[in-house]
Amino acid sequence: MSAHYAPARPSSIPARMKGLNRAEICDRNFAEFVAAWDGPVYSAPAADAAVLPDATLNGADFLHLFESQLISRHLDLMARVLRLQNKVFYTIGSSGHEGNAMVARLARHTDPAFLHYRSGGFMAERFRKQPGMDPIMDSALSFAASKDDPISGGRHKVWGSKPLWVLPQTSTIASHLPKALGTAIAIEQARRIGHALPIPADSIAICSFGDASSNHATAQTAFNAAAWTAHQKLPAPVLFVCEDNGIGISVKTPAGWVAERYRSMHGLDYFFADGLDLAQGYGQVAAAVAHCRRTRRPTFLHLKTTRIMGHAGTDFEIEWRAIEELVQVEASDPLLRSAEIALMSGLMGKEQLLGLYESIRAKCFAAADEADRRPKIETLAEVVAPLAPFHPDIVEREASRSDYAEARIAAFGGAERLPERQPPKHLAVQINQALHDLMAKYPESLLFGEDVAQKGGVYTVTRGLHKAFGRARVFNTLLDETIILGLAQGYANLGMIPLPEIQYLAYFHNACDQIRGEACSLQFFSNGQYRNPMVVRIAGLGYQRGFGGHFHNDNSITALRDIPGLVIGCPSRGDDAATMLRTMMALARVDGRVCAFLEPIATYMTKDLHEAGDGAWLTAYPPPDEAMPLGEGRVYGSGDDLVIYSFGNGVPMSLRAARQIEAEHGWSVRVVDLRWLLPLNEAFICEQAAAAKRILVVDEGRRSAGVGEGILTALLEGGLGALPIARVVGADTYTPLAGAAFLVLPSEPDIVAAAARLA
Ligand SMILES: Cc1ncc(C[n+]2csc(CCOP(=O)(O)OP(=O)(O)O)c2C)c(N)n1
Ligand SMILES: [Mg+2]
Repeated sequence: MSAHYAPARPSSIPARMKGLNRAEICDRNFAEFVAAWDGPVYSAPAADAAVLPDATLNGADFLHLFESQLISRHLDLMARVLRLQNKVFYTIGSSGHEGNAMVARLARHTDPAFLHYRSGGFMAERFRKQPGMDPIMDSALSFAASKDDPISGGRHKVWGSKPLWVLPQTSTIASHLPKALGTAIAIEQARRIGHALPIPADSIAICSFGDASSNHATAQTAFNAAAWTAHQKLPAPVLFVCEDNGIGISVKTPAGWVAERYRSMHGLDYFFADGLDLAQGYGQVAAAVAHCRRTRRPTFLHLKTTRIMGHAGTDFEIEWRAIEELVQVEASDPLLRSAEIALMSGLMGKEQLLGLYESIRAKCFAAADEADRRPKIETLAEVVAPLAPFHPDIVEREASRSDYAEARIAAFGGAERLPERQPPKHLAVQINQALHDLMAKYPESLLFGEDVAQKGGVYTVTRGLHKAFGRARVFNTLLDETIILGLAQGYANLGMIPLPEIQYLAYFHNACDQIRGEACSLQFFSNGQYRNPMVVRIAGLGYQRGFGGHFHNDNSITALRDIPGLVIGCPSRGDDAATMLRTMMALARVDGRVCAFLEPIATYMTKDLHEAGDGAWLTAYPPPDEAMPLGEGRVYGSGDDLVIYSFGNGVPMSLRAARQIEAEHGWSVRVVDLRWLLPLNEAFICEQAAAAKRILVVDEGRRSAGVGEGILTALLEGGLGALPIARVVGADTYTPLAGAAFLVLPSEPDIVAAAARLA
């Protein structure tokens, strides 16, 4: 690091340096540093010669990088000023981190990037990779939350670009590491499944994050899974870039922690680079990028940075940090070192340098003013437009497309073994057949999870798929739901259709953010430009006999129910499962949707409905040209004396109870299986109750925040609130082991009793 801008000693800090506005001080520091500089000057190097005698960086590369650094810095400074005028709505900046521009320069614009919010230098530099793009204006539009923001359409200030392969990320710390790893693995797996990638085959995935973020469970799980993959000699070309500024908001990272923690982690190759000094750092970054690309191994680049101007515009560091320390940090500003390189190398004179500095400032302010004049989002319809795209006709056509006869004959092992030619079967078998069918139909689909391959899942639902489609398409993952869903996003990012399995609903919750915060938000924050379609199969719900306890009988789908854009379906019988799965795959393919397919475990093997041996819950396999429109329920009977709404395990229970109710009261009862739980088809719910005399909701979930509440609300808002209505619903409790489980769940006698109360 330069000795020319030595930190002021505490006693010599002039009063003006103690100002509250550190952005202003950092800005002034730059001009003063340049003005005061009087070091040796070499003769300006040729463009392709080293910028300084011992550097690997040449003059041309330096000038580009320096300009990217300045763009990043002036966007920060502009944001601090214009935030106060309400022209900009985001002030977390990249100041002190501008050296990350080196990573962008040394990678390609087709290497998918998942960026830290301080990777502004990276972003500015990546803009150079495609002609005609404008880093300043594009960023200014995002800062201003303008509808014209090319990446998010004014929904958030994010780093992102469709042509530059920068996928916008949320602010949830470390949540992007699993999908970055997933994308890296997907790059390699594409070849093995014959999928044509939209990017070169030797691409790498790049993921930046902070030093404090590296401690997060979601980061740790990504490092672990990357190492686990590499340990098996499987490729995972992910470049983890830890932008280490030594602090997270106000909590310091213990000195040496990042280096000591990752320097010798098995399965992760560690590189250090000085991100404060382009001349030093460039060769170090180059080594890491080249290593990752060549070896296809997970690579950890420890990039030394600093954080100047506080965590955000609202962080007045001077109020909680010693001034001496602040001044010291500000003295390590990487732009001072870049200015020094520019001057010392002879590439720039002082005036030229300050002229460049001011001209970029002017451009940033001009762009921000222009962005401020551009339109904002003004209606709710505009806000939600990219959230849940749905083209019903195209989806229906795709779901019932059956032009893959040969592939399915091969998958089922001969025309005579096609499932529609077999006798009726129970739910587990029909899901299994539907999965065979869909994997034959979509060669770009992959099925993975815990125990799904050779064993065929804990309930044999995936049996035979591994054999039929091979280990590149059907495989066991490590035991980690966060990674399962991160992998899914990675495959989806590159055009494949993942079918991840979550073994039990109770174990979805620890990875919920990967769907709630990440997968379902991608279309929203990219204004529909990026999508990560998937069909997540989740086995769950209660009523299992002999295999009890809460964790295998979790009956709460509330955590899924309010996720914007998510589709949830829950079949109660085999034929519905097949046609529903086809529609979900079509929703994924056509509209990029994230779908959750909730499998009621207790009904997997159910064969009979009313009497032992009646086989009434076995169903014929629907031929491949049949599909179930999104939102369409199934109605049993047409009675209006009592209309029962249910789903999942509740459907066969309600059908049995209905018989008894009809006998007891002489009523004609209708049972409505909603099948689709999100979005709830409110119009359909009301339609079914149009002539109803009484209504009963049978919801096997919990009383609070469950589907039942949604049904009641739909009825109430549909003007049907005056009808006698009752609800039979699970208790707000965890499910106990053994027979006591049935005390907390709705039962057939409960349904019959509720009907009697309505009589
Ligand atoms: C999961 C989560 N927890 C907490 C936060 C709030 N938060 C935002 S930034 C931050 C500190 C991050 O520090 P570091 O990773 O070192 O990045 P830096 O800001 O220093 O670049 C915290 C705690 C968050 N965004 N996400
Ligand atoms: Mg930090």
